[in-house]
Amino acid sequence: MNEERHDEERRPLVEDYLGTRARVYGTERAILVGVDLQGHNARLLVELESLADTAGIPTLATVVQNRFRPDGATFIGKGKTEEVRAAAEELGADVVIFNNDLSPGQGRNLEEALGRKVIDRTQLILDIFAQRAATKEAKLQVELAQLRYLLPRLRGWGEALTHAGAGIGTRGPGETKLEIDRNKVTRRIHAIEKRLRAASEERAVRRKLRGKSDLPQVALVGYTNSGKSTLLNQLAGADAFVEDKLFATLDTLVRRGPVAAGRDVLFIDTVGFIRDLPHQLVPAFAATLEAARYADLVLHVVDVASPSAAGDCRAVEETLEKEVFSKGEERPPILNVLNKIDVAAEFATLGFQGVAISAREGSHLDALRERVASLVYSGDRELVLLVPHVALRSLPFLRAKDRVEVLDYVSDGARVRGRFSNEEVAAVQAVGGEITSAPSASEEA
Ligand SMILES: Nc1nc2c(ncn2[C@@H]2O[C@H](COP(=O)(O)OP(=O)(O)OP(=O)(O)O)[C@@H](O)[C@H]2O)c(=O)[nH]1
Ligand SMILES: [Mg+2]
Repeated sequence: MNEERHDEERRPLVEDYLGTRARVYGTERAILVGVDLQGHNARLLVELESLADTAGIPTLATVVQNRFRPDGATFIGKGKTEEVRAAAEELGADVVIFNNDLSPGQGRNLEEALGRKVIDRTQLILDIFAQRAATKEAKLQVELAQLRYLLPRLRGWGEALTHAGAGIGTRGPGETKLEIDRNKVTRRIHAIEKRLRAASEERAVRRKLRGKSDLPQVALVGYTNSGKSTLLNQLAGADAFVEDKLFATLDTLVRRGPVAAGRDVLFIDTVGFIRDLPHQLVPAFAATLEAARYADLVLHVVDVASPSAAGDCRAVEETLEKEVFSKGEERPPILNVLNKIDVAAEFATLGFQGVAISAREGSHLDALRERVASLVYSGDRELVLLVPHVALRSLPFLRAKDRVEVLDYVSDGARVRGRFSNEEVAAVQAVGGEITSAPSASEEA
């Protein structure tokens, strides 16, 4: 109990331990460093620069190094470190951001050698998430991710930077202190995990209560900035937050929208994925991953105007495979939505299967709705039913003007035409109605 109250009041532990490293600030300016371990990748730092920009940090310069094996002590080696230090000095950079994951030791050594704050890509993403998380659950998920990042780094953070402040951990802790610190962080991790489990169980209960009778759920997933929220707004008349930055959405959002006459679904906006998703961050995606796992249909939104579309697409597929679907478990169908065709070169969609649209301009959305309807309402058949008056009164779907066309009235009922599911036909038959005709194959063609 005491622990709970403690929980509510305290500043995030992460900031106590990481000091100024826990956050990047809008006033800081950065040099980006990337080691190209595979060879020439001209776009190596493009995404890191957008991430920095999203965090409010302008990039002063980028440094790319080709080397096949990272240096154990400083990742980039002595000579390169000196080069980065000189550049940072000259340009007045406050922070050096590495595209590669640094070990705790490398981070420390680099801070010492460069004389300024050093963070890696994971920390940058964590910080963006921390800045943007709005709901209680998102905040807890981000803090959990941060603590998991922090745990192996407790020893000796801040030894290098004396001006980091007087927080705990600014001097190398002795063995006992380290133990205490570890316990503290571990306890907090367990407390958060417990609360998030409760939230997830609650969602499971709600899902169960809704059961099969409710609307089909369609999850919009995709790379960050691919246009998921824009599409949700179009399909469901929602007002989800849209921004030309990474990770604009940090909470799932559910909105109802029509996909065929009288046929609605629930569209779920989710948090965008990113390549090499730091594994510590996976908890921050829990609600998103659940949305995809339990959806009746997954719409994978791809920004085909992006030069890295193919790789982004693969990163999303891999994340779904690794984090969402377990082997042998039934999985929802996935439909690719090729977005931003208004600005994509004509050939851009050629390598992809899916429905090409522009969410921003609202073009080809009818084709998309039709595909969605055919996937989630696949049981529907076009039929003419003879329904008694009592059925017209007791079954609301028969009165839905946009779904059902009354052909004529007969002695004790009406003949109606529409698309009906097997359950609906059964309901009509249960009160004495019948199928009078189904279009023959030739009529349908
Ligand atoms: N040209 C063009 N831009 C689009 C289209 N759809 C979305 N955008 C733009 O792409 C940017 C990102 O859109 P969002 O809807 O926020 O993307 P998201 O996938 O929700 O992004 P995150 O929530 O950050 O993962 C915004 O600037 C949108 O205006 C489109 O069809 N064409
Ligand atoms: Mg979004």
